[in-house]
Amino acid sequence: MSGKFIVFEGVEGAGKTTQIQQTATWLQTHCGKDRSVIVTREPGGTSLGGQIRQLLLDDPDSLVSDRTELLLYGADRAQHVESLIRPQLQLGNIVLCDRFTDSTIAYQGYGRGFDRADIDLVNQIATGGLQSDLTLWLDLDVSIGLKRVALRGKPDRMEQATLEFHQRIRSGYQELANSYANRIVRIDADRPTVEIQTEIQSILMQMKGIVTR
Ligand code: Z5A
Repeated sequence: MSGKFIVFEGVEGAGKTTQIQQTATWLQTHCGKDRSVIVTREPGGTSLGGQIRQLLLDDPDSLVSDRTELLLYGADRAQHVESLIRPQLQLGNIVLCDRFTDSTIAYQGYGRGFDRADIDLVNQIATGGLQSDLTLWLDLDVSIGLKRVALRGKPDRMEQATLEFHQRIRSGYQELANSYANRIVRIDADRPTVEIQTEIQSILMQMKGIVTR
């Protein structure tokens, strides 16, 4: 597979969407004319995934059980990898993805308490072993992130979870970053947007096969 797969991770309101858009705009003029930059997200990166996203996040009566939730994130990912991510990488394109397998480890593992072996199995089935070339972890104090997203209005089902739940997720990301230091890079997200974007661009410039000069 000749493309590059770059994932953005972090707690709610860490600035993933903001940074992914700015990164895509910058990369489009720096990655060479024969390649495209694809921006996508989980859950909901495909049309079937959009329906799964609604089941997962627009659930006012909390009907989705924890096991169902884990499998729905896995189903969304399976469809996403097979119908979008892998074909785009095979074309040599750069795929920027808002959340991927580490979100399941952080949220369903550290957050909900599922065994790591079960999560790894779901991720393996969903991805067929595909991993990111680089994961940019935007690290932010959860209360700052939740304050940012509260300004958007009504919280979704995951945002309504307790502060402690979100803190476990942040610790999960920290442990993942410690364990996979060659793949996951921590970025301090409690800074102005432009500073964060400058750091991301500098990391990507040092990465092989991303930026053409
Ligand atoms: N989930 C899961 O449990 N398991 C899984 O396997 C997967 C996902 C894949 C998806 O929600 C939910 O699914 C998520 C995890 C769970 N849980 N929740 N809730 P989503 O896609 O709707 O939301 P999100 O991924 O959490 O993103 P977000 O809340 O939209 O945040 P963000 O994309 O990181 O941030 P943003 O939209 O760029 O910025 C948020 C606000 O902050 C906005 O007003 C910005 O203008 C502002 N902002 C951004 N950067 C800054 C800086 N640097 N300073 C100040 N203000 C800023």
